[in-house]
Amino acid sequence: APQPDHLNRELLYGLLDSYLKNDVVSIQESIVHHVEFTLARSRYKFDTREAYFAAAHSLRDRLIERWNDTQAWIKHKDPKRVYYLSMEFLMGRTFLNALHNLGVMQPYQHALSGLGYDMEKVQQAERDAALGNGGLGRLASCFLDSMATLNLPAWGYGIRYEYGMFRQVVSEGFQKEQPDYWLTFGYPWEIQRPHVAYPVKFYGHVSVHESQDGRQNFVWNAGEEVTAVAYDNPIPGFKTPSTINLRLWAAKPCQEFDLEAFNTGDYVSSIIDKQKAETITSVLYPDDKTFEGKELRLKQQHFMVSATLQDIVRRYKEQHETFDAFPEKVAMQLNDTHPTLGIPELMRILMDENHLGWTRSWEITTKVFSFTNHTVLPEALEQWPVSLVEKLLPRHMQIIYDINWRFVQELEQNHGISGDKLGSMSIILDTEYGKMVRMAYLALVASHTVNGVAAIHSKLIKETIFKEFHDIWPEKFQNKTNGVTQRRWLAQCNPPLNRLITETLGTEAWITHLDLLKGLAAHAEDETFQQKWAEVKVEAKAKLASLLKDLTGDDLNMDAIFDVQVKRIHEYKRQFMNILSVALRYDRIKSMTEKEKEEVVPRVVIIGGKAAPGYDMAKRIIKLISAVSETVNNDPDVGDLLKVYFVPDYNVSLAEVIVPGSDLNQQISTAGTEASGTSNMKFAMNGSLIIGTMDGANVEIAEEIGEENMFIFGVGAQEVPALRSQREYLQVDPQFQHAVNLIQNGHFGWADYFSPLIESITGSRDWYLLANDFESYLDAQERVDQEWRDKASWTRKSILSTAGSGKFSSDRTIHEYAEDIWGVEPLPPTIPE
Ligand code: CGF
Repeated sequence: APQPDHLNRELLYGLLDSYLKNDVVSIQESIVHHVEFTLARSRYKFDTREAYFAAAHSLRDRLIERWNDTQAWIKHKDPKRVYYLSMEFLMGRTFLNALHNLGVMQPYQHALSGLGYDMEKVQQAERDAALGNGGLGRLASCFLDSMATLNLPAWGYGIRYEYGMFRQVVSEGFQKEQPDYWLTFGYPWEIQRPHVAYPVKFYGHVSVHESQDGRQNFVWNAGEEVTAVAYDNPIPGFKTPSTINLRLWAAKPCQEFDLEAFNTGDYVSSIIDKQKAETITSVLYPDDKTFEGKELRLKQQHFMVSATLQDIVRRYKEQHETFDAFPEKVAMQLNDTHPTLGIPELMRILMDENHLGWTRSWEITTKVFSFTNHTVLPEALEQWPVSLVEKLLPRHMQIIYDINWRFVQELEQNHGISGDKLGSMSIILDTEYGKMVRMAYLALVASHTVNGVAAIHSKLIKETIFKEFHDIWPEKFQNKTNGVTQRRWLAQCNPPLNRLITETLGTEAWITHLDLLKGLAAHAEDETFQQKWAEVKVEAKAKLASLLKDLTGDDLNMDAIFDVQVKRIHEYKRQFMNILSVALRYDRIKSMTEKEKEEVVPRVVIIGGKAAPGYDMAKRIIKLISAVSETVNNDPDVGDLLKVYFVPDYNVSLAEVIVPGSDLNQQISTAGTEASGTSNMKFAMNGSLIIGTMDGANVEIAEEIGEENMFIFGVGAQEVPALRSQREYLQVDPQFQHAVNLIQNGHFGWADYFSPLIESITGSRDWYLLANDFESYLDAQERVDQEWRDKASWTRKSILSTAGSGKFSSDRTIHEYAEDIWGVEPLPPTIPE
C-alpha cells in the first residue's frame, strides 16, 4: 500500500496519547455517537438491539486501543509467541465479558440506564458466537481468556464459519436442526482485514524441477485456489491492558481471476464458479464425537492451517532473516488432530517455498508443534483416506509418505521394531477400504509433546491408544488437566456469589488467583455464612426458574433439588441412565400413599444438549426424555414432587444461567470414556454438588473437594474392560429391569420407537454398562435425597465444592502449558514509544 509522504508523528501522538475516557458521560457520548454514525439511526429513538450494537461498538473502540498497543508491544519485544490452532472456538457472548474484563461494568450500566436502557435486556440482544460443538471449542475460548489475562504473547487461529452450531428446536419431542446464521445483524466484535489475505491451494499436481545445484524442487500446480481473509477478534485480559487476537479466516474467491475463462464468453458462470470458494467456511461440522470423512471438512482443515502458517511465517520473516530462530520464536498447539495438516504444510513452506532441506525443515517442524488429545473413543479418531488426501493435497501426501518412511526406518533402526508392530505404528494404515492416514499418529510423530486433558485420561492414552508410542518416547507424554475461566463461569455469571466470595475473602484477587477460594473452607461450618450462601443459591435458582417459566409456563417448586445434566447427548454420557432413574422415581411416587409422599424430596430434573444430526440413538434419547417429561409433568398424582424438563438449544448463554442455578449436577459417563469434562468444573465452582463416576476430571475434583462432598458411584475405569466381556452373564438389577419395562410397555408411549434404545442396553450390547452401574447410581441418588434433608450439611458441602475448585481455573492450565510445553513467558504490555 502507498505510504504517506510525510508522517506528522508529533501531531499523531498528541492526538492519541490517552485512552478513551470511561466516565458515564463519555460513555454515553460514544454510545450515541455510534447510534448516529455507525448504525445511522436516529439518536432520539433507538431500540434495545440498536442500543446493544451501539454500546458494543463503543466498547470495541476501547478494546481496539488496548489491542493495538498489545500487538505493537509484542512486535517491539519479539518474544516467543504461542499460536493456538483450533477448528472450534465456542465464544458465547462477548459484551458482558469485555465490560467485566475491562473493569467498566458499572459506568456502562449507569450510562445505559441514564439513556433509558436496561443493561440486562441490552446484553440479551447479543447472539452467541457458537463456532464450536461443545467441550473442545469452549475449552479453546477459556484458554484465550486465560492467555490474555496471564499477559502471554498468544494468538488464537480458527475459522469464521457463517453458520455456527445449529439451533436445536424440539418439536413434539423430536430434535430438529435449524441453521444458525449468526451474522444477520453483523458482528460488532470483529475487524475485517481485507489486506491480510493469503492464497490457499487445492487439487492439481506436483512437478519436480532440478535446480542448478542438483537439488529437486517440488512445485505444486494447484487446480483450485481460494483466498483466506482475516477477521480479527480482540480478546481482553482481566484487569490488564493485554488484549490478544483471535484471527478467524473466511474464504473468498481468489483475486487472481483466470482471465482466460472470462474471455471464453461465459462471464456469469465464471463468477458463480469462483463464488463457490466461500462455501469452504460456510458451516461448522456439528459432530463432536464421530469422525466424518467428508471432503469439505478436509478442505476446511487445510484452509485453516495453510492461511495460519503463511501468516505465522510472514510475521516471523518480517523480523528475521533466516529460519534459525524459528523454534525459539514460535510454539504451535494443535487442539486435537483437526489442525494436523499444519505439519506437512509447514514442511512444504520451508522446503518448497523457502528452499530448506528436509533435515533442516524437519528439525524446525518437530520443535514447534505440540498436540492435545481429547478422546480415547476410537470412533472419534481421524483417519483420512490416502486417495482423498492425494487428490486434494497431492504435495502434502508426498510429504506425509516421506515422514512415515523415515519414521518407520527409525523404528527399525533405533528401536528394533519389525513385522506387525511396524504396521501397527505406521502413519499409513492399510484397510479393506484402502489406505488411510492416521492423523493422531502423524501429530504424535511430529510433535515434541502430546498431552491428555485430565490425569486419568493422560494415563489412559499412554496405556491404550498410544501405548506403542509411549514405549518409545515416554518423555513426549504429559498431562494438562483442563480448566475453565472463573471470570466468565463464576465472577460474571453469578454476581451474588461473586459478591459474597469477595466480601468473605476480603479481596477480589480470587478472580485471577482461584486458589484463594480455599479460604472459604474456614467458613463452611459457620451458620451465618451458610445462611448467606443459601440465600445466594436461592437467587440463582430464581433466575433459572424464571428461564424455565419463560420456556414452559410452569412455576417451579423452589424447595426442590434442581438436578441438572447439560452436555452433548451421547450414549457414553448416559443421559439414558438418568432418565431411566427418573422413570423409576416417578413410578415409585405414583404407588405412594399421601402420607408417604410427605417424605419425598422434591426434584426438578433439567436435561439439555444437542444430538449430532446423524446420531440416531442420541435423537431417540431426546425423544425419550421428552416423553417421560410429558407424562410426569402432567400427572396430578405427582404434582410438585417431580418435574422433568428438556431445555432446547443448550448453549453458552443458557449455561450461564443453568450452572449457577443448579443444586446437583450429573457427570455420569462410563468410567474411562469422558476425557475430562469441563462443566463439572463450572458446577463445582458455583457450589453445585456432583453426582458422578470416577471418570475424567471428576477424579481430580474428588481429590480437591473431598469424595465425601460428592456422590460418587459406579465401577472404575480399570474394571470396565473385564465387565464388558462379561456383560452377557451379569445379574441385572431388578429395579433396572423395572425401569426398562416401564418404557418397553409403553408407559410413556412410543414403545416401538424406543426399542432400539432398550436393545442397546440389553445383555452383551450394553457397551456403556448402564445395567451394571444402575444399582449404585440409585444408591447415590438416595444419598442425595438424604443429604438434602439436612440443609446445613448440604450447604456445607456446597461451600466446600466452591472452596475446592481453585485447581480448575484455566489460568492454572495455561500457566502449565506455557511453562512445560510452549516455553513462552508473560509480557505485560507497556505502551510503546
Ligand atoms: O473435549 C471433549 C469434548 N466432548 O469436546 N472431546 N473431544 N473431542 C471431551 O469429550 C471432554 O471430556 C473434554 O472435556 C473436552 C475438552 O478437552
